[in-house]
Amino acid sequence: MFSKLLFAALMVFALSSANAWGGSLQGKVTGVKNPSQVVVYIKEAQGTFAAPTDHAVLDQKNKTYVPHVLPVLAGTTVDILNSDQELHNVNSPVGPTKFNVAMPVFKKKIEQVFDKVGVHPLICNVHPEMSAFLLVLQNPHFTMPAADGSFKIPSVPDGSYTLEAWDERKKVKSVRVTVAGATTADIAF
Ligand SMILES: [Cu+2]
Repeated sequence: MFSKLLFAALMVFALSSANAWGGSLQGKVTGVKNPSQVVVYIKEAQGTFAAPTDHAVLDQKNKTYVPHVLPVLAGTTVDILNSDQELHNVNSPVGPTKFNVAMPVFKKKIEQVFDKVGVHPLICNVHPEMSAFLLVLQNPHFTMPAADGSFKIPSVPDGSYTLEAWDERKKVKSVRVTVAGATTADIAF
């Protein structure tokens, strides 16, 4: 009984989502040193997008922010962890959401909501070598490429968009794309 209900629910979901999420976007990012640290995203999509209930995680481990680049949908709560046995100081001095929190050894986790779109460079005032970039995005159509630069954003409604790629060193590259079914768009920095 339960499995039948589940199957029916999945079918309804699959059918209803087939139209709204018709297309996909794939391509290759070139001209950057480390393609796997690039974020590829649709700058603005129509609609409102509920923040995920699942938290994203940014760890501090061996005096390193892990991951170094973290893209999230606007409204996401990020659990910032301290897995080290020493003091860190998480500081977001210039992004749209600013904060500055000391995390002594006993403070293992803080929760920070990121509800403003934009790039947040994070530093640690105790360890100048530590850096991370938290990208808050307007919609869920984003991804990070594989090591060879190839990327795929699986579910994109058909339409015209600005597709952007962000790189730590080269900043932002924009291209206009029209998604109609499976669409290919490359981004050359
Ligand atoms: Cu630190």
